[in-house]
Amino acid sequence: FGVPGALRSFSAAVGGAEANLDVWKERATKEAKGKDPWEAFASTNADGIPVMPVYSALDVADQPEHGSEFPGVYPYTRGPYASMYTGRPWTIRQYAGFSTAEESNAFFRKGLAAGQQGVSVAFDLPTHRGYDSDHPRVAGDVGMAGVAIDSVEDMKLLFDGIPLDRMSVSMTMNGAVLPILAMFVVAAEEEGVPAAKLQGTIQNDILKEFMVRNTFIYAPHPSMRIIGDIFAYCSKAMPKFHPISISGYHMQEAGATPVLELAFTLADGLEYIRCAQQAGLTVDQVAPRLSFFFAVGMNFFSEVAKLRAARRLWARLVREKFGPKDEKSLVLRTHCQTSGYSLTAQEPYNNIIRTTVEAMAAVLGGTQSLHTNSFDEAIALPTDFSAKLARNTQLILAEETGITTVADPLGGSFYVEALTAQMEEAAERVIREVEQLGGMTEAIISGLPKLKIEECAARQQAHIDSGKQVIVGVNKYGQQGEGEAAREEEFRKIDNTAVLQKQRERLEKVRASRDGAAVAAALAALEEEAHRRQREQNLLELAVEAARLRATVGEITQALEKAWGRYEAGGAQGPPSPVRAQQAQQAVAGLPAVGLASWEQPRGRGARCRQKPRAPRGPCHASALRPLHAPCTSAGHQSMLRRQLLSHPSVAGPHNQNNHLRARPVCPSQEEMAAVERAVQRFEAVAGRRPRILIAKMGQDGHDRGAKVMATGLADLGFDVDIGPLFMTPAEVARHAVDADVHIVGVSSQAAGHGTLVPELLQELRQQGMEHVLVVCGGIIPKQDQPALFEAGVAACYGPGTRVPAAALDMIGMLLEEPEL
Ligand code: SCD
Repeated sequence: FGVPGALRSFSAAVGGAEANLDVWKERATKEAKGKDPWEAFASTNADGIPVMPVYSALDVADQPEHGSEFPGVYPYTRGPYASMYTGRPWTIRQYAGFSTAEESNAFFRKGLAAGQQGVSVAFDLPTHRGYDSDHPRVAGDVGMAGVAIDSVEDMKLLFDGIPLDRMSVSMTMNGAVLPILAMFVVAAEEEGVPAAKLQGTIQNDILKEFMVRNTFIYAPHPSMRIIGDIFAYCSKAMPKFHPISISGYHMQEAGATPVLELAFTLADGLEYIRCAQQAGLTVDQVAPRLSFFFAVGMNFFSEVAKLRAARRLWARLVREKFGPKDEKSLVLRTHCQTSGYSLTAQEPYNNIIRTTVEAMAAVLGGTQSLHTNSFDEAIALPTDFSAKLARNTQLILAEETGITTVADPLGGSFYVEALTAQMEEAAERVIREVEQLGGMTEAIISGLPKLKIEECAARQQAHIDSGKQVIVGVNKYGQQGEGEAAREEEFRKIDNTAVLQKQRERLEKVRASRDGAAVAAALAALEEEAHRRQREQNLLELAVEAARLRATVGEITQALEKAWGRYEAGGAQGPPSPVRAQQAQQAVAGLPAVGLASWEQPRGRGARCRQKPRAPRGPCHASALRPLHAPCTSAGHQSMLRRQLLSHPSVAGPHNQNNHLRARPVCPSQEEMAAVERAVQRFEAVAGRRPRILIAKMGQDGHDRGAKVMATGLADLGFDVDIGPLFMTPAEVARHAVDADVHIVGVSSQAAGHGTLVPELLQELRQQGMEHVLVVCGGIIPKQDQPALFEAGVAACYGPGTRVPAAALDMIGMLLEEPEL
């Protein structure tokens, strides 16, 4: 390609394909027993893009320019580097962190010795939200879902023995990005590594936190100010460091389809370039150091095409909108992570296969860096063994398969090229919508991106419920009892009390040995700058100074909080369906639809050889107003609860521990729905009102998709549902339960804080005379944690895989036995 002779051959290929198409159609019609083969064999992917049963030169005939593309050459569809993995394979970068800095450091060093090539730090939730470990709000979360970092002293221990001048380090930090980046700079400096030598990436992507991940601290505008200052500081002092990792990953985890993830991520990227310009930088000072982060799920070809489309679209958009002089400004480089959402707690060994397929998609899509999930992550934190298998998945792909020997080996595949172009076009349409709203900050403030993602999540759930989207071992081919062996395996258990104790001691030591007056002055300087309307000083520079003096994460955060306040998650929680669905529908009514509805008819490329695409399928095309649990949607609510970021409180008391639920049919039948309806009516007759449940998220765990899905499901089944705000303490939940006079509190826990928080909640309820309230837990509750919860008074504890109707029946059953009713 790329030379006249090759183009002539291409035209000849198109001509030849036209001739053969008729023959193909005739034979395929016979195989379809006389039906139109497009009708019989075509399908629709998760993005609503029609997928034809066969692709040929005809499908790329209107894009001959793409036949001339090469890796490392504009528009970079085929990869950011000319030689790609033939020159250097992707970086194996496993995301990890738990407990104390010492324990995480040991884990990193073990991984690096065994073939991992880069470090990637997971911080615990108190650190994410800018609290010191000894803050009363966060006791249950310290060290649980990441490593606890309070001061430079912790940071030094975290990287002890890791050569920061040679090893690239990624830190997933967004809310408390100022203190954490400052402490990283100071820890390196005190180990003799100047900031200029530091290489790596800080996530620093606050926009997606407002959309989906919820570890924000300040409101959107001051949060963007911080990001501008970090860009400015890094461009001057840390030229080898990536000051941001613009992340779509969490959007896909929350429900976004690949196109929506792609569109919102690139729209965020455009907003960050504008943010850098406001901080006084040129596009060429910031764009070459931007980096990206995408999820790679089970939709193999969509994921490959997404990464290719991302590079091409980004290069074109940056060129058109910002006119950079440095070609490096156009190049999108990305990290990828296999999908946590795709992992199942049922038959967890299946997850090894899923992760391998997803890793292959990431690599064939041309990622620069990759994290592969461990098979047990839908159940608990990875063990040394599961982490080793996850790492080895990448080593085997890189060293045994020959995948690295050719750059972009899928380039030129008719299907992949056609899909790349379709996804690029679809994503660009969404980006235009966001730009028309004034860019991503304004769009987020309006709440629209979040609603779009929730809408997609609901559609996907309906696909899973109806069995159209198959999850092996969950809504198809499930074998009772299989996979139990893996469940019995040893899971990593964090001793939260011991971590807390250690952090408290270290904090006391730090506070006792520093110059208190100097710390106070450094914190006052931060606060003063935050109060200013116009930038005078760089906030990261001021945070570095404070960190040097041993100000803590909590203190630096609080200094800014005094000026800006702590942002309440306005709109993060809302009334459940159908009210919320209706709001979503109304809110998006003014916009062209994205997601499935946009692609109900074939358009553009390839249409000439597709007379009759298959009609859009399944309940996902129904209005968002349709209750998720209408009897017609049937099967598989257990699937909605099946993985890390999606789980919820539901049924089954200590008397049955899920077993009797499994005996029920997987697909909620009409009879089961009718049984729930009768049970609600019976309850109403006895209690004088419907069963009322408070769905609660406690601690700093912001993963709220499961809670919302559960709230929606129960509301559709006739429950009165209250859904509490994020980040509640046990006392606040108890108060809410009293005020709303609920019958049940359902605690949704994904971040391992339940061991401390749930017993505290039970204690609070008892103190308020509400011991009759049924407390149930859902989410990632490892089996070995359950006896202690039951001991404390929890009525039911459900892992992923519980169906909402079954849960509803069970809860009502338990309630009707209560003497208070
Ligand atoms: C690469 N190089 C080549 C080459 N390939 N040189 C010649 N020929 C080739 N073929 C060079 C590059 O130019 C670069 O050098 C160096 O090798 C490293 O390559 P890279 O492409 O920059 O790779 P890497 O250093 O690994 O950086 C990759 C990203 C970076 C740019 C994507 O930002 C990154 O590592 N991101 C990781 C983010 C992450 O781990 N996030 C975890 C999130 P020079 O530098 O000299 O040019 C986890 C998370 O959020 C989980 C979910 C949750 O918590 O909610």
